[in-house]
Amino acid sequence: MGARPVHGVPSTVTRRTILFGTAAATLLASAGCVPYSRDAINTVGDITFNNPLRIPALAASTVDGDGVRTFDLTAHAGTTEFLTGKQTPTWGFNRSYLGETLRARRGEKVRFNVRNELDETTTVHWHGMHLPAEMDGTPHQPVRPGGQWHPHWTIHQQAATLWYHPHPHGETEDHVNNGLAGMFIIDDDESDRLDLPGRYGVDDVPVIVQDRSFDDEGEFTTSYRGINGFLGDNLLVNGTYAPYLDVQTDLVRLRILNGSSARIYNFKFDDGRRFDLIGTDGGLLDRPRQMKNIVLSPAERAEIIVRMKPGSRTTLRSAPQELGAGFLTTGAGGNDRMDVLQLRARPALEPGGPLPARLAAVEPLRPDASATKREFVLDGIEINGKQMDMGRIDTVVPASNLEVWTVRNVAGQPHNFHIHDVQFQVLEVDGHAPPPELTGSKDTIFLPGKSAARIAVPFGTYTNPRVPYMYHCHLLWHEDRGMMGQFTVVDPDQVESAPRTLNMKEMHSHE
Ligand SMILES: [Cu+2]
Repeated sequence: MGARPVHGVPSTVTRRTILFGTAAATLLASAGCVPYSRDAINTVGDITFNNPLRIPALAASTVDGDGVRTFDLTAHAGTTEFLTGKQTPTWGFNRSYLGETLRARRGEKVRFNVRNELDETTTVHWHGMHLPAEMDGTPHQPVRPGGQWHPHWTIHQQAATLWYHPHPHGETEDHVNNGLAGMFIIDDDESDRLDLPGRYGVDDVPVIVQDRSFDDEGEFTTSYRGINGFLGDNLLVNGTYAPYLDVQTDLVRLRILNGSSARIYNFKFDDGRRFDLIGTDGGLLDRPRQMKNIVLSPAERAEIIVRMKPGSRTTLRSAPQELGAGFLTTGAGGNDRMDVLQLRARPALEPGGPLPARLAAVEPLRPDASATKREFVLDGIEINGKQMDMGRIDTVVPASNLEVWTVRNVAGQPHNFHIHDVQFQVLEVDGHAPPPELTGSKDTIFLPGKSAARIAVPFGTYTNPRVPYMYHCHLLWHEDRGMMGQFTVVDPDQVESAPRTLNMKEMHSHE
């Protein structure tokens, strides 16, 4: 698909390199980071919002006689015009940048013809999906250049906003930053019955937020790396620079995905208005929650409902936030102030009803005292003192086990924690009941410096002692450098005998 011309220029941001004091420099050096910082970024007032928000097309699919819904998904390189008159080399799935939106229903069998037309090996991971490990698209399911992969599974989870992206070990940040990421929307009967805005691209709108930097030729540059990895000085929404959304209804549903590699957003509206949070990573909440802001770390999602008055405008913005002591906040972009997306209401709007008082019937997970407990300590770029080893199984989980995991970030800097295959529920954050945004299904949890969460993790029935899933920090630079571990799900009577190491030569010999 050809890139549409866009108008507008990126804000110029002055960069200043400052060397930190010895303690900070040592700490950062130990994490393999370059100890430098720059002035806070402030794009507020610089963005002219003169580009209509691009809406990724819904991917075509076919349903065969057995009810299998099949999608073609091709990763390829192209160019995209983000800035007027400049062609940026990009990657995408079925398009030049990002991916088409996949959509399927609970109970449906899905199948993908994944083709890799890139010059390097990639993978496609279905983030947030409950599925067999061999379909998960981890580094253990590489798709070579020119190669194909045909994963398939049955969707067994509630309506949700999931996403898909590559997961090649050590290269994920690069592949995602080049543009390989897309939304995967699941529908179900329960969500269909609710009176919620649901016209894709009209009043039910994907909002994939990514930070990027451009050089003078308009090419992406990732030269600035803070303690969390690459931080860009411009924002793109669905690959649109300086975007506005033409709002036609008085209720608009935004499916916000933090598709950035390291940036943690504190989303709010410029006029301080309240919005209703209706869903998180794994689907709809039990009821709408009124909020004035929501923090999303990389890979987290939020579905929100915004109420608009005819002819009005409001701007979604990312506001400053405390992300650690002094230089840790600066180095993680916590002082940055960035405009994201302007909502522009038409002079006359189609009226929407009141929001349903109840949303999804989310069964609370209540592990009893005998539940298996595990602890995961995040520090530096290690989990439990280890870095990723593709030949090592760190954790073996019995199938159908409801476990209690404590995830502890003992570092001063922020991390987050993503678990493949499951949607978990948060029991406690630092000893307290979870805030509204953590009351639903989650697959990724933000862990600010010196914080801990206790989560209830329901493992399913897909077993394979030789193909692991992953848990990891979803700040992609941390992940790429090894902040990741592997777990298998096995029959309960095979926990002791299941392998703790993998013969990588054997596993990947057929490729
Ligand atoms: Cu991290």
